[in-house]
Amino acid sequence: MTDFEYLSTTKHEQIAIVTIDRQKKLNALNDLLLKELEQVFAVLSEDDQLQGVILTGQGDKAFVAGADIKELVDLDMQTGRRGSEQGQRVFSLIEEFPKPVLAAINGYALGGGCELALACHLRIASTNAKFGFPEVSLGIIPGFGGTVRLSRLIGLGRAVEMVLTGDMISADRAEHFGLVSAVVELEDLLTESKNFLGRITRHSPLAVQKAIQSLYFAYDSRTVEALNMENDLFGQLSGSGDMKEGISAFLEKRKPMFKGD
Ligand code: DAK
Repeated sequence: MTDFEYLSTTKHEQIAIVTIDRQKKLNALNDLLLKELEQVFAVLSEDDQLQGVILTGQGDKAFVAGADIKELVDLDMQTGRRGSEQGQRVFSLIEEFPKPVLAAINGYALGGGCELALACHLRIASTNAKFGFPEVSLGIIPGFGGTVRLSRLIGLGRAVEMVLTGDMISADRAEHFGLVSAVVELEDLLTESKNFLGRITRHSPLAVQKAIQSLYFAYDSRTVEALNMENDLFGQLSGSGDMKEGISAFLEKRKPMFKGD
């Protein structure tokens, strides 16, 4: 795996654990870190054996405490717009990743950090996690897809409340909002995240991939187009090795052994 300044990657069985490691600055996203995130997902996409990704932050304080505020000082209209496009491109790459990506949120997930978590398919938080969009306090708005993804996940009313007040919410409130799937003790976060992903990776990798594709396509499309895409994806899975295996295993009363073919 490529060497990164601010990321470390380990593999546990077929799950990659990507850790954002800029602890002294509460893992704030600077330009290089954003580029490294783009690179790491490009590298991981080449790994056919990979079944999922856990994205987390180093330390017990922050997942990501936002974009690096120091780097925002000189933004003007052009660089601001370009920066927004760049961040959105990286986060869309994560959202479009064909294997499930789970954010294990180990502390502050603020601004760009919360947007990063939103771009992941799944989110689990530790009890000390805090979520918020402080952008308006800095005279900006979320620019890495936050105003788009937040309301889809938690509804417009709650999204408006979070983005306009800039207030932080607790992990429990985030769970109540549907922003995270579960809240666990910090020391259990990685184990619980692996267990959570394990509930997905025991299934057909091909079906999981198509399910992600169908769910996200549907969210962005008119019903008729979404239903048509579901037809296509269902058709692509029909007769696949994984489908044959899943059905045979059920009929033979045994566990399936999926190969992702
Ligand atoms: N950026 C840079 N440094 C940060 C940082 C950040 N976001 N968050 C924390 N740090 C640094 C602190 O400056 C401090 O550095 P030193 O002073 O030690 O050198 C170190 O991390 C430890 O932080 P604190 O000493 O402040 O720690 P506390 O426990 O006292 O407080 C805190 C924790 C999370 C409440 C506090 O650090 C804080 O309020 N941090 C800032 C949170 C924030 O406002 N984040 C930015 C949200 S806005 C863009 C698109 C999107 C965005 C930007 C641009 N473009 C289109 C270009 C997104 C913007 C955002 O994310």
